[in-house]
Amino acid sequence: MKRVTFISIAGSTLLTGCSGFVTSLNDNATVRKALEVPERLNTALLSHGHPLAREYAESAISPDFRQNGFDPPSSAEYGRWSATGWAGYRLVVSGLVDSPRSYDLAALRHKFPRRSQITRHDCVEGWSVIGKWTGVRLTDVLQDCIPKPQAGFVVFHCLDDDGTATRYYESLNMEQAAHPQALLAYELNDRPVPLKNGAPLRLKVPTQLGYKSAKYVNHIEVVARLGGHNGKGGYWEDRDYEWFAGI
Ligand SMILES: Nc1nc2c(c(=O)[nH]1)N[C@H]1C(S)=C(S)[C@@H](COP(=O)(O)O)O[C@H]1N2
Ligand SMILES: [Mo]
Repeated sequence: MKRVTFISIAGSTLLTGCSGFVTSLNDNATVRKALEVPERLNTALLSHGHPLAREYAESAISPDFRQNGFDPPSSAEYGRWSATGWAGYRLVVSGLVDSPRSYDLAALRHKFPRRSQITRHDCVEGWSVIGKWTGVRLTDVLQDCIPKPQAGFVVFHCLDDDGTATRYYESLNMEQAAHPQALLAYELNDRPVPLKNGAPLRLKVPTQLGYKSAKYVNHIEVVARLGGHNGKGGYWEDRDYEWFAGI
């Protein structure tokens, strides 16, 4: 029960992370320190167990899975892929792995067990939708590439950008990446993932806020520590969102 209490404390801190109220609280160093304590505890508690996000019945699926974030990638290449059943698309896994690999969608579909889960997507902005995601477990793909002992984080590079050529990216630590509900999804509600929701492949991590679930993923990089960009492990983290976004 203690665990649930801590999770909800940190969750509410995060959920209000965008409001002016918390922004002003965050300006206060003492308050900020106080908020950081449950956040750290929460990370430790969650990463050493595998608490599962709730799964729902088909009847709970939202009629439309709302879109959020940047527009779908605008490159000619992406346009060609989407028009040709993603023939040219590859998911590349590189970095601290013994076997760097790349997969087309057929390989992902046939090489790994197919998993479905009906979960709720919670955006930091305060809305939620329930959808059925089908794909492969992230951990199955990673194990296929054999992460090296020094592997610390998994970085997800995306094809879309914010309009200034800065691409979306996200990251998880190895424990989070091994979570049984961390999926690389190629279907939403029994159809190929729509363009607006991250086609052809997106991460879906129902145990964390929506911004962790990177859309349009084409490259997974295994690294020892987070660096690059502003070094905070994600597009929004570089702009002051929390790296750990557990709910
Ligand atoms: N590549 C990419 N992934 C992204 C985003 C984005 O803009 N680009 N937005 C994030 C945010 S804030 C949310 S709430 C969800 C939205 O997913 P949806 O469009 O399928 O609802 O995607 C997340 N992943
Ligand atoms: Mo979001």
